[in-house]
Amino acid sequence: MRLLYSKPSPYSSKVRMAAHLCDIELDLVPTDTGAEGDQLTGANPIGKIPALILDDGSAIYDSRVICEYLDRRSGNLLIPQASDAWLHAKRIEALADGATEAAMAALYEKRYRPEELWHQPWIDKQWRRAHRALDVLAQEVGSLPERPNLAHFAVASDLGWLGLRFPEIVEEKHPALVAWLGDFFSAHPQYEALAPQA
Ligand SMILES: N[C@@H](CCC(=O)N[C@@H](CS)C(=O)NCC(=O)O)C(=O)O
Repeated sequence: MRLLYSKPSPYSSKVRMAAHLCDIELDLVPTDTGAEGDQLTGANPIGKIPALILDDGSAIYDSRVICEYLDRRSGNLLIPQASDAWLHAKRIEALADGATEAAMAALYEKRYRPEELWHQPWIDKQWRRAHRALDVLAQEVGSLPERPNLAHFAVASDLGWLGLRFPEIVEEKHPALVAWLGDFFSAHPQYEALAPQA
């Protein structure tokens, strides 16, 4: 199976960590979303990464669906199945991905729009959203089980990306999460190499 991805992409990182846990090998295809190339848009009409191209040529997206797929293929190695644990893991994934989505929207505002059109109240709203989610995550990560699952990978990949793009903000506002990430990679170094990279 081929994964259209990029090294900095947090959602791609989550999928790579998940595949590692599930012992599923992926052929990595570096993909520039800005180019809107045929391979990407043919696989994912939305034109975003990650997208997973299966051996029969069909493709699945987005990262949450890909993780569900990897979980099923592995016999549920990734996502806890008991109702409470399932809900906990999925809620944490939604929080972590949501925080990243908001910060990414703030980043894209400045990356893709001309400076005279930047709308600071909208950027501020995205950051309020991201900080609220990260504050809740800081309370939640302490209750994650020892054995890594989808929730750990969502937090690690999303925090990894936030730390890459906004190191000062994350260190100043969310030190407990930065500490959690350090502990997680110390305990499970195999996942550090799969974290978002510049
Ligand atoms: N909900 C999607 C989000 C995917 C996403 O936003 N990917 C980013 C890279 S991490 C992307 O492709 N951005 C390019 C764009 O928005 O044009 C998922 O979980 O896969």
